[in-house]
Amino acid sequence: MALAPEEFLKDKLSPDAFSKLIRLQNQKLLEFISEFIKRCNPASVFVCTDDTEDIEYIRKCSLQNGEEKALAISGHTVHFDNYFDQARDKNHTAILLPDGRKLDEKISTMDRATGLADVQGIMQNIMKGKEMIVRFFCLGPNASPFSIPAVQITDSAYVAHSEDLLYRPGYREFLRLGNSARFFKFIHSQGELDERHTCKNLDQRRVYIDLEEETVYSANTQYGGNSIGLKKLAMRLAIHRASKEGWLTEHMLIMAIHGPAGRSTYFTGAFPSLCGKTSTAMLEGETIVGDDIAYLHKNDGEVRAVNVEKGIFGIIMGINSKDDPIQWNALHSPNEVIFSNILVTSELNAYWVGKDAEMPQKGENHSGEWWKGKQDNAGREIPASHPNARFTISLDTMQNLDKAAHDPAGVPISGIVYGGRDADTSVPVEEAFHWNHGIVIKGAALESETTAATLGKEGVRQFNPMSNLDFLSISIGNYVRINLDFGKDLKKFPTIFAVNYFLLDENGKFLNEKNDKKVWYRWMELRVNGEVETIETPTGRIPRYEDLKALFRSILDKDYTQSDYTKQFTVRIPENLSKIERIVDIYNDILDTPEEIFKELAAQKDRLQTAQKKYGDYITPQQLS
Ligand code: SPV
Ligand code: MN
Repeated sequence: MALAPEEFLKDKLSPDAFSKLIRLQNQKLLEFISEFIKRCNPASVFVCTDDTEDIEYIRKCSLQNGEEKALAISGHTVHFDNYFDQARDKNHTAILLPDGRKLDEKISTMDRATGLADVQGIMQNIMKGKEMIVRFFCLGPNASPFSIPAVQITDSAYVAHSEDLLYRPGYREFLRLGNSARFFKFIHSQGELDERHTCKNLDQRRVYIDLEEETVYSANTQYGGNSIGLKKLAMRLAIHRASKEGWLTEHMLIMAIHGPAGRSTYFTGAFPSLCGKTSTAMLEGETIVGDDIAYLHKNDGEVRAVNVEKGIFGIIMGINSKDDPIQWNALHSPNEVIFSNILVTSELNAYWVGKDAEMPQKGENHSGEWWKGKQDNAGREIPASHPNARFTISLDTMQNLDKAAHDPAGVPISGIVYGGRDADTSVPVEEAFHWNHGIVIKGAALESETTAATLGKEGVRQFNPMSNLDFLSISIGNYVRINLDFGKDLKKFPTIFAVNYFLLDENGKFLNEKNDKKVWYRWMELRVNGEVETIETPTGRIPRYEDLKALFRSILDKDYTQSDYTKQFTVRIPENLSKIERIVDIYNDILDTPEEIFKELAAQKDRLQTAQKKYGDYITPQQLS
């Protein structure tokens, strides 16, 4: 007869590891851990509590086993993922659903029994000869009604180390909750490694999300977006759980914009990966709550949000001393930083594309030994750093951390911003007419060009509702319906906005500079507080020239010309109408599209066509004011 989990663990673990687990008094947890010890067959098991010496042990392991290397600045390390493991692998990520159930064709699903057999087979003995690490975290602030406890099993010290910087500790959370903890479970193995300590068996790379057991399996990958359970893997579980409980899990930053007279106004912002989310959350002069994932609850008719994380796994490309002073300083100070897939020089300094420093001629990067001009097998030049190269830091040491960042009650949200990578359609900043207009036209109709954050072709315009498509574990129709319903019994509506940092002129030149977004956010802050008027266009409400001119002067000390304003804020009717056609086609193919979506799209089309008859294809703000 098989041993009970407790007996099995007592036999298998060191007395220290065993007592750490038993103290938590959680039967389900013991079952989960023993199941995967049996399956993965590690040589030893390390149970990590919230104590400093345990965390220090993980740090040490990631250096000793070669997953990370120390750099010149104290606390800085570098990790490399395999050359072909540099981003989220959508093709091998699937939501497991029982009995042949499917979601929309844009969401990758797989029969649950088939998926489990596949990944459990792959994980058989996968940790042979290795140490298994068991870690506990809390998704959201500690002791908060928002938060979800989680357990991570991994054989990668790099993953466990990254999570330490990114998530709040959870061992005490499990202790507090005992058997009542409703926790998420993550099981990861990097599998066999090559001589560079990167994954060898990429053909067996899998990320499978089992909603029924709230468990995610990740195998034969190291890239954070595939391996760090608490990040996008937990997000998929949380979207599913939230959909049953009437709250929202969103791909959103949370930040305070600081208005006149010391006023702080909190915003969330949803952007697809590599579209300026972290740099927005890190805007100089403002304070950050989070840069990637938010849980939103309704409390007394008001929207409140928490950052699920407490650190940043941010894109490093383009970070420079002038535009990004906060990140620049963090990346040059002796704090704990894990760089991934950057270029490391022989002096153990970090370099990345877009850094305002002299580019080294050689070094080590994601392709191994690198020199300027090195080409890949297809004859393409390999850049010094991968476009999806990242840095991992904790927010706790950062001066721009908002004072309410760890508040268990969350922060009150006054504005919600949606933005994508859009070359030709939307104006730089615009307010929605009302909740449903915002949710549908700014959120559910969002399109963005694909980027290096996922494997595959870049620059392809893609439908990406609420910037959350990659992480949906429920149908698109249901997801949008839940967002619409979220507005139903609100007493205080957050205002919904759309921004577009990527608008081009007729010569393909960006119409805005990177830091112009400072102005858009300060304008939104004034708007939410009723301090500026707008001009009504067929697609929403846009700023007046005078208000922007004053803000450009006071914030950026920049002369903002009428002609810049006109180019940026001209309503592009043909482009907007084509977008509506594309989006209507998509929602026509979705079985459970809420009626409100078609209603808002039809109303927007009608406004655009009426304006087109009156003014022609391109309408300047002056014509409408
Ligand atoms: C994103 O791609 O949206 C990220 C990084 O935030 S990842 O962990 O890959 O999802
Ligand atoms: Mn993200």
